[in-house]
Order: sequence, then C-alpha cells, then structure tokens
Amino acid sequence: MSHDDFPTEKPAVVTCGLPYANGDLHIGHLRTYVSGDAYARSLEKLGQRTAFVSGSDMHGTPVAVNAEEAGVSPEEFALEHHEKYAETFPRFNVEFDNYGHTHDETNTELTQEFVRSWIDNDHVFEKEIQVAWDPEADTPLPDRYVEGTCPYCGAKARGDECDEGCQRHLEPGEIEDPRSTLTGNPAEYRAREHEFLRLSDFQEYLAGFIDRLEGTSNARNQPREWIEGELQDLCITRDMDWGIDYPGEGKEDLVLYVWVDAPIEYVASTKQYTERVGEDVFDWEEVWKDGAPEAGSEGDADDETWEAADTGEIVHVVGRDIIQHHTVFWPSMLRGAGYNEPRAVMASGFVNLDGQAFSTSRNRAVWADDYLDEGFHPDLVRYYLTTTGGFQQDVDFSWEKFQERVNGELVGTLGNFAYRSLLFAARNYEGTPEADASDEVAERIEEAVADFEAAVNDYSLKEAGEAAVSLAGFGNEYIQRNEPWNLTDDDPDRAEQVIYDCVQLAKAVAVLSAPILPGKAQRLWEQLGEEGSVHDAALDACLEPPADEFGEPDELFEKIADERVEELNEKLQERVEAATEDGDEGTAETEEDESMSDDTDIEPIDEDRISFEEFQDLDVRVGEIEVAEPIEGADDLARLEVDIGVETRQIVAGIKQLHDLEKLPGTKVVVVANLEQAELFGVESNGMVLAAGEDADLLTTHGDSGPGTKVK
Ligand code: B3M
Ligand code: ZN
Repeated sequence: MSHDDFPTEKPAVVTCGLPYANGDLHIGHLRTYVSGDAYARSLEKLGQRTAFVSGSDMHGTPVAVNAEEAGVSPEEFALEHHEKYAETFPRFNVEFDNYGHTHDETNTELTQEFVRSWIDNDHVFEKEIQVAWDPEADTPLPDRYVEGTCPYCGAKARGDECDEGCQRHLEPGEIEDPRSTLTGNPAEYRAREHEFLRLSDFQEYLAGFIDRLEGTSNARNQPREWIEGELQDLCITRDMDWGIDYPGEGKEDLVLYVWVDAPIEYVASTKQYTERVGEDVFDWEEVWKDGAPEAGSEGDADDETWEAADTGEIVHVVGRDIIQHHTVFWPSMLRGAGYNEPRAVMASGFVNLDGQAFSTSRNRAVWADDYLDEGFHPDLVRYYLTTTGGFQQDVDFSWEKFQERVNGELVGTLGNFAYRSLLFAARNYEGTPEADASDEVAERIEEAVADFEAAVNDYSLKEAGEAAVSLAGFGNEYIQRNEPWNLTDDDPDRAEQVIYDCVQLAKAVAVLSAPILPGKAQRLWEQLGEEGSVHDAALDACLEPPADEFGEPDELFEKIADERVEELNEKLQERVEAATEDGDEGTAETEEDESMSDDTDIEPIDEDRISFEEFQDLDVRVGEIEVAEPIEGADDLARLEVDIGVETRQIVAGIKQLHDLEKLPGTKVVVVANLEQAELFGVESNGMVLAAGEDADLLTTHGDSGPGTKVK
C-alpha cells in the first residue's frame, strides 16, 4: 500500500519527540522542534488540515536522577522545566497546537487504557528477570541508575540505551559490567517479576509496516535488521515510585517504563487539542483511530488487515537516536491497542558545535536563551537548522557558518530581492503597477510551487527552503537583466510589467518561505500591503494579484559583521573555559556522539593534481549487485556480491543503514576492482563500491554498459 501524496482529505498530526523535562534547551535540541514546526506549517500550506503536538516527558530515570541531584521532588522538578519549555518554544516561532506533558490526567488515563487493551488482547505476560541492584543502598537500579558496557557494540552505555554507541535500546539485565550511578559500586542482580509486551506478536505486522513507512531513509532502513531478527520482548514495568502506575492486578508497586507513556502523549496531546477546539475543528480519533484494524487481529498470520492496515496521516519528527522506539516499539504499541500506524518518521541528525558534540556538562553549547539574548531573530536559526545539510545528516553549528548563511542567502538573496523590488515599486508606483504577471515569471513561480510540494512529499525541509530562496535568486537575476531603472522613462509600460513581476515574485517568496521563516515572511507580507496572516495563505496565493498599494519597505534582514562573530566566539570560549575551571570536567558526552560529527559544507577540491598515468592505475569497472545482506553486529556494513563481468566479487560496503538492502540486487554500481583486499568484521572485502556523500548515494551508469566495462 503506498500513500497518496499530501494534501489528502484526512486530517494530519505532526509530532516532535518529547523533550525530557530535565534541563535547559540548546540549539541542538531545537533542531527537531523547529523542523517539526516548519513541516507542520508546510503541510498546512499544501492545504492539509494539520495539528502539531508534543509535550514534556516527565517520567523515568532521566527526570528522577536529575531531580534527586537538585534535591527536589521529580514532579516539582519536571513541572518547572515543562513550564520553561512551553515558554521557550514560541519564542522560536515553534507553535504547537497543543503542548501537554506525560504526567497530566489525559495521558495517565490514556496510557492505562492502552496497557489494559494489550492485557485484554493477550499481548502482555509476566516473567521473573534479574534486575540490577545496589547492594549498599539496597535499592533497585533501573535504567539511568546503572551504567556499563553495551553488549552489542562494546560502547559505554546506560541501563536502557547505548547512547554513545549503536543507539540501541537495552532491556533490563542486558548491560554488561553494570555499576550503580548512586554509589559507584558494581551492581548485583536480584530476581523480580516484571510485565512484558510480547513484541514477537507483531513481527509480521512490522515487516509490512516498515515497507509502508515513509520519511527519511535512515528511519525506513535501520529497523529492517531488528525486525528481521528475533524481536526481543519489551519490559514495560519498572521498580520505581515515579511514573504512571501499572494498571494490571496485584502489581501496585510497579510503574510503567517511561517509553510506554511517552509516545502515548502524542495521542493524548492531540486529544487535548480536540477537547479545546471541538471535534468539528479537529477530531483526534479521525487521525489515531478511524479505519484502524481491530486490536487482537494481529495474532493471525492470514489476516488481511495487516496489508490493509489503514494509516493515520501521522508524521513523527525525532532525533536519529530514537528510531527504534518509533519504528518498532511504537507501531506495535499502537497496533496492539487498535490504533492507526504512523505514516512517516523523519529522523534528524545531531547538531555539533564547531565539529564537536554539544556538551551540557561542559557548558559547551549555544543555549536557546543566550541566542535570543544576543538579539538574533529566531527565524535565522530556524533557517540554519532546517536547511543546512540533509535532514538526516549531522549539522555543524559555528557562528562563522551561521553568519555565512545569514549574510549570503537571507540578506544577500531573499532580503535584497524583497527590499529592492518593493522599494522601487513603492517609490515609482506607490505599490503594485498595473499589469499582469509575464509568462516567464508565472511559469517560474509555478515551478517553485511544484518544487515546494515535491519537497514536502519528500520530507525534505532543505528543498522546501530552497524553493523559496532560489525563487528570490531568480528575482534578483530578473531585475538585473531587465534593468527597470533604465525603462521608467523610455519604456514605461515595460517598466510596469517588470516591477509587477517583481512584486508577484516577492509575494510568492513570502508564501513559500513562511513555514521556515514564519516571522520574517509575515513581515514581508505586511510590507506587500497584504491583509491577514501569510500563514493562512495557501500556495495558490503565490499567483494571486498582489495588493495595489504599499509604502516603502524596511530591510528584512541585517548583515552580521565579522567583529560580531569574533565577539560571539570569544564569549563561547570564555564560558567553556570557566565551566572547565570550575571543576566541572564533564564526563563523556551525554546527548551527542562526537564521532558522528560531520561537516556538511562542500569540501574544497584537493590542490594536489595527479597525472593521467596515476589515474590509469585505478581499475574501475561497472558491476551489478547480485546479493546484498547485512553483516550481523556491524552497524553500517553490508556484504555484497557484485558481478564485475570476469567474476563475482564479495565486497563489504558501509551502506547498511542508508539503503534497503533487499532492493539492491540488480542495481548497477561502479567498482574499484584493483583495491587491495581487506577484512571487515571478519568478512573479506575484495574491491570498493563507489558512493557519494553522507547518504552513500551509489554511483551507477545511465547507458547499457554491462558488468566488467572499464570506466575511463
Ligand atoms: N523523551 C527524549 C529522547 O530520547 C525522549 C523522547 C520521547 S518521544 C516519545 O530523545
Ligand atoms: Zn551499542
């Protein structure tokens, strides 16, 4: 089943991963929130009825541990942070239709209802397991109360997540060499009864789900390996006081695992929105429930409801470290309770600072508050975070790069075009001259609108942003080419035509840039003399006649001076040093993985030229993939068998998470055939398959050159 393009008749929900209510927000955190907001606004631009929801994640050890350190109750601690987040998001123009929290009544009730439904449908079982225990404090050590080594990749890990390595979820008891974070003691194990969601009930369902899932390729491909292997059941209870009580009989001492009630908040938050605006405006059940196959039917492998599983128009925007939760656990949880499955998961890369991970503990971060205190408009960082690099790539934040994007595209292209066009129009015609849009300009606007629509359906905010900025770029070129300032006297009709075109282009730029630059686009809309909100204008408005009258504009964007960047860098440096001197060395990174740092700018061409003879030393051939399989235990690697004409080669390639391996056989590729042999993860590799960039975009041929053909 493939999905109809947006806009569809059905209402949609866009969600952002819930921030744990346990700390301050920095620019790195903002990436998914700004992107979720821009995506929801983009869908609305297309005419899709959309609710944008999220909430604070209040439960679990991430909150309990920090609250304990602060010496306050988890509830008080979490509520304080929740309120701060609810205030901060709108300051970045992130405007949720509802922003709740997991501890509120709606979520508590709904979560218990979900769990009861799993119990009723026989998806829950009880098992005695060994849980980590601190012998000195004589207390159980759930999740973040224990640290040790990831059994899958060997990285340092927390009790329930390999946060610095392979990002996998870890079940209680799985972590190796466990140590208590309370006392530093090696943890012991004690037997305890816990409740489990039987994920294996959903194995077949998930295989179909993952084929239907849209979104970024990391979210669609990474889970395949987990789904194809034997699914481990999910322990849904914890020995803790803080959380939502397990609703089953005789288990009053257990609370639900934080990852049970957290995603259910997506539903609860939508429900709260409906309760506020009324069902006739937005009906949460239409999205989450209508058309869903009944719970309990997933046990029967012949049941056609798997294939037919209806989806809500649900789009989850999350960080790439929680793909497994959203593509394996969450769809099973929904399916087991008779809810609709998500349509798409957009999983973003992390944000690094000058090539290194943000570090809260080292104060090595650009804090959300500090950014605003510097007087920068929120739309600037929105633009930076949504359009620098592809969504799944890591993005490097530096003040220099920020300056470059702002001064280049926003000041130089978009702002410059809008200002010069409107100024000329206002001074010469007091607004829009009498004319119609020329064919050339109307077609160019139509093209930009089509690019925007395609970008939204492709889940690419970068391309959506480019549709607006490149239209402004065209505008600059158009005005330059037609020189209206030379026409006003000699050919006034022609001058009117050119300026009319420019005003029309500026109007289209306002509409198309509104999702990413909500404040600035509104300002431009007002400068154009348009009424109401640019956010209520649909894509059709791009070609509707502009307002007749408007006054002289002011500049939309301001250049960031070099001295300013120096100053900002100095401040950041001083803060990092002060924090380090304070003895807050910070241990390992908590949120982001340094090794994933990635510079998204195009690398300069190597100055060192090679001779033609040196190039000829390479034996590069066309090949055809015959077999593509994951390599067990290696996160990125796949084993390929590639036909290169003379023989079939086994080649190991780092493409596992970036491609659907099942679809690769039959694909033509380009192979370096005389590369020396190597062994990767115990598998011999005999050549190299060429691929471009972070997404490992495989190089191919476009004619009919067959396997073995030499590339020269
Ligand atoms: N609270 C934060 C994280 O792991 C976690 C997200 C929940 S989304 C349902 O990124
Ligand atoms: Zn790991």
